[in-house]
Order: sequence, then structure tokens, then C-alpha cells
Amino acid sequence: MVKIDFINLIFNCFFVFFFVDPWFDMYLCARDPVVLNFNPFISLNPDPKEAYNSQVVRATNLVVSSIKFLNSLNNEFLRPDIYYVNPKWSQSRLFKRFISLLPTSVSWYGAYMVNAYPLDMSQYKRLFNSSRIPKLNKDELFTNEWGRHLLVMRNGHFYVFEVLDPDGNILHPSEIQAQLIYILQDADRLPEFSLCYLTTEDRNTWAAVRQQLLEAGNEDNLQKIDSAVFCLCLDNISLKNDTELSHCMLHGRGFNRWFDKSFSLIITSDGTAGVNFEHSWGDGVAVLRFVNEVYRNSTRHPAIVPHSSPAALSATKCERLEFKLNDSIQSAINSARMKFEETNEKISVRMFEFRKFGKEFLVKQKLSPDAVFQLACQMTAYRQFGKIISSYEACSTAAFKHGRTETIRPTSVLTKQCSRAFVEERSKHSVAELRNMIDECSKYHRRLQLEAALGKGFDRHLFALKHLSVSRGDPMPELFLDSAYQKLNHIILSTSTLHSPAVHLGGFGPVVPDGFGIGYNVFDTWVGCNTTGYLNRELQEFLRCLEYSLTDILDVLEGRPLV
Ligand code: BUJ
Repeated sequence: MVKIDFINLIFNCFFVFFFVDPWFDMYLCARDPVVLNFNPFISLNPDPKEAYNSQVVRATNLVVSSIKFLNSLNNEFLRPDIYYVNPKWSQSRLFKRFISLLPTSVSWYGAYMVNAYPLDMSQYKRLFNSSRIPKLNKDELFTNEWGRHLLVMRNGHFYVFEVLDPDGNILHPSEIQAQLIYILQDADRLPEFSLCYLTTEDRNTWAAVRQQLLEAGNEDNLQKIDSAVFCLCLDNISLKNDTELSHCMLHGRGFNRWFDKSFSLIITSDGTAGVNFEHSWGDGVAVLRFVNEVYRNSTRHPAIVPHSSPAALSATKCERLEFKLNDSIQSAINSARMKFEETNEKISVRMFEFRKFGKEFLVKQKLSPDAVFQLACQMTAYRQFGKIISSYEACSTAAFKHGRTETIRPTSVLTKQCSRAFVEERSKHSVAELRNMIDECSKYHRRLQLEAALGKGFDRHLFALKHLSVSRGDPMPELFLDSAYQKLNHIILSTSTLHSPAVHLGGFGPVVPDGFGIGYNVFDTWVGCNTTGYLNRELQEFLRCLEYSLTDILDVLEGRPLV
């Protein structure tokens, strides 16, 4: 046992030092468009004060809070991300005081003594001033921390203005407000050719057109886009419901996004706000921290109030970027637009709510809420497809230096047995037996979660072995050619969860054409999912079966036999 742990430790260290790049490469070498295939979104709850949700007020407040976050990050004032095993004690004032008195070099050990683990924050250096640059066969990540301007998109037009002075002071909120009002008035119609569509293209096509753009004399403008602190998209749309919200934040209408930007803060006409982020540079944990902080700061300490007057404007401060487009570039934009619109027609988004139980009930039942949701998905797939299918739950490995993610595989012998019992053998087992199966699945899932978070999953391990083999030019080991390995990596159920008082919704596309993207959360009293898929009918059927599975689980937990 000790030996295995030691080997694991060595492997993990080895992985950290030598396998950071391959994970970046996995993203950067992918040639599929980033939109729908990679970029997820996280949307924010409305500001609780109704009047603060007008587009300009919310945008101004969120921009100011975002720049404050950027400043704390750059000045190293940002509180570290910490995983608290015992939140009560380690978040107490006494603990914070104790940690603040320790020299930096030993503060980690102090935290460790009280079971608090600082997490890796290396991804944050690419949160701001960063873009993914399309290149032939492998994209690059670009960061220019000296950029002081904000990129604002409205109706497919690009504007930039400085939000920071050379000393790092934030532009006065009333001036930011004035610039945004000016942009809303100036960009009153769509351009004939919106460059934005190019960022929805497959990466090699986009790389070639970008080269043409550079040769046509657009280098300065592209530099301004790439180095902007972030992209603010002021969308000319009011959202009727969460499905519309999800479509808007996940892919929008293509002409008002720069999907290559590390993140875009989207604010619609009705003040709905969300973040769409490029995934290669970082994961949900970093973006969630940003979302949490800007939500809290903008709602508790808003920079402007609804009746604040904008500053008098000197329009020269705000630059509208004009591009030189030749025939070839124009036709590339048209082609990108057509492809984007075609794909958009195919993607379905469906919301799901199950109101009969939530976290509180499951915790009282001594079950892991996450495990129960994942089990319900397994039962659902078994009911719908008559077999187990490849499933994925994202798990952060930020506990490790440069850690990204590991895969939790929610499918196991136990979930298969349990699914079979609930789907095919409904009258064969007593309630007590079924309950016992749920308990076993829950325990096992907890174990898988812990193992994944501690770097003891198998997916990244195999990923590293495959990389080693390819980089040595060895013939591909049979394992990776095996149909079981191919099946395992054709992920039908791609799932991810997060919970935060700042977050309203989140979502991402399916990772295979016949798969589903499932963003979910087990709330205190209900379960919610935001699902996506190209097979609309199958997605609808999946959600119908999910309702069934959750109801079955509830029946058993409350001691009722399956009918
Ligand atoms: O696994 C990885 O390496 C990264 C994953 C990739 N994938 C999305 C394909 C699983 N990336 C993430 O997990 C980041 C996802 C960020 C969005 C998460 C959305 C969670 C939704 C929460 C709220 C849903 C509530 C619905 C209410 C009706």
C-alpha cells in the first residue's frame, strides 16, 4: 500500500512538471470551433436591487468590480483559493489572523495544520488581457499584462477605451458609464461584415483568414482585441426565459462575441449578465471565483447608482475599430456566418427542474447529493438506451500545482446493478435491497470523487501514458486502439456542476454529436439541469426518463416499493 502511494506521489510530481503542456496542447491542437465545442458559460443572478439591472448601470458596475478584481490580482492582494476541510474553524477570524502573522514561506504549513489547503492559482495569470490566437494546427495563448483598455462589442462593432491609467487607477465610474452610453448610441446598426463570425470557425480556417487580416493591414486592431483586459458584449436583446438565456450566453448570434477572448462579460438589454469563457487557459474554478467576487462587489458596493449622471464625454477617448476587409476576407466572413447559423439551428437547449427533493433531504438520508444525481443519470441512460454509456463528471485538481481537472467516471458495476434493478427488475428486489444499492452507489461515488481530486483517477494517467508514447514515436500501444478505450472516450453524458449564490445558470455543449452537455446543481430543495444536445428528441427523452429515475429514487428513499 505504502509502495503504491509512493509510486502515485512520484507519478503526480512527474505529471506536474512534465505534463502541464500536453493538457494545454489537447485544447490548443483541437481544430473544432471553440464555440459550442469548448467554451462554457456561467450566468449571474440579477442584482437584488431591481433598478440596478438596467444595461448601462449593471455593465458599469460589473466592469468596475472586474477591474478591481484585476487590480487585487496584479497587486497580490487577492485572498488565496483555499479548500477548507473544516470551514467553521479555518474561516474564523482567529485562523485568518494566525495565518496573516505567519511568514509566506511557512503559511502553507499553518493552513495544513488546520486542514485548510491552498489551491493552485496559476491559471489566473491568463484571466485578463488574454486571447487564444488561431494558428495552423496548434493555437497559441497570448497575454499582454500591460493592456489597459477594455474591448466593448455592440451590434458587431468593436470599441476600445482605457479603463486603467498607467498607475493602475480605474477610470472614474461616471466616465465608464459615459463611454458605454456613447457606444450604445454609436453602434446603432449591424456592420455588413462582422469579423466576429471568424472566431466561430474551425481553427485552421480561422488561422488562415487571420493571416490575411494581418496582411491586409489590421495588425493594430487585432493587437487591441487580443490585449484588451477583457471583452464586454452589450447585447441588443431582451431574454424571455432561461432557454433563451442559455442560447445567448453559450453561442449568441455570432456577430457580437470574440470567442477567442479569455472571457467575455455579456450583458443583455434587460441587464442579464453572464460570462462565456475560452477553456484552454483555465477551468471553471478560476472563472467561478471571478464571477463570485464581481457579483458580490458589484451588488454590495456598486460604483454607480441608477440615477448617477454620466461624465461629460470627449468621444475621442473611445476608439471604434475599423477593419480593412478585402473580397477574400469578406467571403470568409460570409462562409463562417453561414456555418455558424447552420450549427446554431441544430443545437437544442433544455432546462430541467425536479422539485420533489434536494440537498437537504439527501443529506438527511446520509447520501451524497452529487452521487444521487449521477446515479439518476445512469439509470436514465440505462432506461433510454438499454445499456450503460460513457459518462464524465468534471473534477478540479487545483489541489496540485498547475492542476487542471480529472474525470470522475460515474459508471460502475454498482451503478449498473442498481440501474438494472430499477429499470429491468422492478418487482424483483425489496425496498430495503434497492435502498441498500443506492447507499452503495453513493459511497462508491464519494470515493471516486475523492480519488479524482487527489490525482488518483485513471483518465489523466492514461492521457499521460498515451502522450509519452506518442512523443517517443512508439507504435501506439494496443490499449489505446482498443474499441473499449474508444468507447470510453466517446462521452455521451458530459456533466459538470457548480454551486454559488452568485450563479443563476451555467452550461456547455455536448462533446460528441450524439451526446448531451449537462450542467446541473442539486440545490437545497430541488434539482436543476441545463442540458444541450444536437439530437433534440433524444435530449427530450433523456429528461423525461430523468424525471422518472429521480421519482423512483425518492419512492425508495421514502420506503415505497417501485410500481
Ligand atoms: O473536465 C474538464 O476538463 C473541463 C470541463 C469540460 N466539460 C464542460 C466538457 C465537462 N469544464 C467544466 O466543467 C466547466 C464548466 C463550467 C460550467 C458549469 C455549469 C454548471 C451548471 C450549474 C447550474 C445549473 C442549474 C440549472 C438550473 C435549471
